[in-house]
Amino acid sequence: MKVEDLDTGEKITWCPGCANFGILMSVKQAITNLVNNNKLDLNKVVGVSGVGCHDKIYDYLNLNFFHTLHGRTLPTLFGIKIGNPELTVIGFGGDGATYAEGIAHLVHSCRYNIDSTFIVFDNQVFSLTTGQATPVSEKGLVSPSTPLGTGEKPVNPIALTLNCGASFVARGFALDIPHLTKIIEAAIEHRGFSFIDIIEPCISYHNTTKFLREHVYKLEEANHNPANYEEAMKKAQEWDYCYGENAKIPIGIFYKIEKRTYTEQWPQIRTWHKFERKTDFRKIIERYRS
Ligand SMILES: Cc1ncc(C[n+]2csc(CCOP(=O)(O)OP(=O)(O)O)c2C)c(N)n1
Ligand code: SF4
Repeated sequence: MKVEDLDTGEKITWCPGCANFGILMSVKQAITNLVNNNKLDLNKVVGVSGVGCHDKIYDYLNLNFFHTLHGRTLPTLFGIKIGNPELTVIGFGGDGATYAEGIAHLVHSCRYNIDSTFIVFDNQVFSLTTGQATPVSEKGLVSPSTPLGTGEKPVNPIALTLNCGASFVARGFALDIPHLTKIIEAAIEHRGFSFIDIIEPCISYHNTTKFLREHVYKLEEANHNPANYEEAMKKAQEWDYCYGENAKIPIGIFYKIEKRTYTEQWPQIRTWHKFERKTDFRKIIERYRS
């Protein structure tokens, strides 16, 4: 299989130079590598995305895809996975969708350890609606919704998901495609809930390109042990999602452990998709009519 086999031929409408192109390429490369190494059956992969600039990925990736509501990628993904646990489900969300509208879903997906991968396009603003502040915007960000600057400390998605029990927690950088590809491959291979917060600039409304490039460093080059929860939490707190000149931004896999998944916990879920279910909707409608 070639990377181009995942193209749909649709015209890409992201701004020229948008960092989402880096994420799209990394996802395509990771899936291609896994398929070519017989680790993934493309016919059993389902993508899910919500609403935002990022969500257009469903138009650009030649996969089975479900396009859902803003902030509701995770409950949709969860429904697909428990409906048929044999599927590999990959969800995509924006930072606004995930850490504002959809934050409760993120908390519980980590707790349940639903075997799936969830990829967040984290540009620290609501881009599609022209750059309003999200819960991960840096303190003081002046935006159309915060003309006097945000007053709150940003949510730290890495610390949050670690705290909520995610079994795979990583941060990627959209402009480092080879490194991000490796993270996405490991996330899809992982059995359990794999969470990746991908930091990226939005070149139109939050252009942090220079800062991010200068401040990221790789966890694997710092001898980080991803099996150690305390170490992962310490690394998570190294960056507060703000733009201080001494910021150090670790990227890579913070935490990865094996633990029972939601599907494994409930035996009936493992088999119910195999039962033949025939529903005659006309009969149901007639019942309610009478
Ligand atoms: C429940 C709900 N709230 C708000 C909106 C309006 N809305 C649509 S896209 C969007 C911004 C999306 O931002 P983000 O999730 O960060 O994704 P990005 O555009 O940055 O990729 C908003 C606020 C909506 N469609 N549904
Ligand atoms: S507004 Fe930002 S996130 Fe949206 S397409 Fe343009 S650069 Fe990309």
